[in-house]
Amino acid sequence: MQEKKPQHLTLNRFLVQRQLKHPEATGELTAVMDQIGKVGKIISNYMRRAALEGLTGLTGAVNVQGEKVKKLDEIGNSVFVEAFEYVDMVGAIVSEEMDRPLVISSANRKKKYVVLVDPIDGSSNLDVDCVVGSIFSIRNLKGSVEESILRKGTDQVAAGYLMYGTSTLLVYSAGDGVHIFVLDGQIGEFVLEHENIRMPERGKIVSSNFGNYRKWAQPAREFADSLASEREEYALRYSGALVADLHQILHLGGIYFYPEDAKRPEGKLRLLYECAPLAMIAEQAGGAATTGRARVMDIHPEKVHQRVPYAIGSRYEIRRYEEFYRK
Ligand code: AHM
Ligand code: MG
Repeated sequence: MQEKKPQHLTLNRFLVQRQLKHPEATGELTAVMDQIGKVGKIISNYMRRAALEGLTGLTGAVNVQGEKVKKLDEIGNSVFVEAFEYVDMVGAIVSEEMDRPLVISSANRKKKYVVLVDPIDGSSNLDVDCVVGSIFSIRNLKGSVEESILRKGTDQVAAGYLMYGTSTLLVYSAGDGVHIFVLDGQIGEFVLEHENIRMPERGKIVSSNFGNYRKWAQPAREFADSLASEREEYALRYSGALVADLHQILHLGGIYFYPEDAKRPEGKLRLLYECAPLAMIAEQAGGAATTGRARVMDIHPEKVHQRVPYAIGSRYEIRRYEEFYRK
């Protein structure tokens, strides 16, 4: 049973309430999460104005991933950087849009966290006014920045996403369930919509780029074929933004997958700031995430922009996906 939402419980109040339950908590994570909320408000505002103010289209640059950078990718990145540059406890920012981690050395206080982000997830949706998101992961700063980053997903302190759709949502987990907040534009605050949301054990949604079917690795093709022959009917939903597809699966259950293919043997999605944070969300809501061969949260990253084959969703569908990889 899902817990009922109290009226107008703002993100900050919710975080402080949670913090009070943990006497050892210092409030530092609350401050970082508060900044994530601020980022969500600012990016959401840009999204709403983008078509009117000529913010769509490319910058002309190509990022470290070899992808053409859009104006809003660059804006999204600067919003995250500005938000954390002056937060005392954040020692570095890792972003899809930056070649290397940005080390923040200005403030005097001891740095406690590293923040990893995909500032705009679903960039190809930007120019057509469709849904996009932002993904974030918060990790402890232990040793050097590189040592802190190249750790398993199970080491994440908190993770989540923002979604800029019909409403702006903030979804996060700090290891004690998954909570959804919706931006109330009238008061300028994220307000609790769902506390401890649970993903159905088995679902109805299949989400993948079937245009790549012929190129996919064989287990992924066989899995897709098996769904078509299922007695149960699955509905195909694919938006071009992982955050939006996962959000739907969080409510309705099912599976999103972006497997390795002939063109991309290592997969497309990035482990540290796309796959691992969303895997934490899925697991905390009762779902799972896999490469087909391994639990995503257990992968020890070798490099910052590492890619992995990826499937995320309800336990039943993930188990079935893995079965095809075991064959
Ligand atoms: P991005 O962060 O550069 O936008 O890439 C990630 C996105 C996912 O959100 C989405 O599911 C996938 O890439 C779409 O890729 P494709 O157009 O190849 O289907
Ligand atoms: Mg992106």
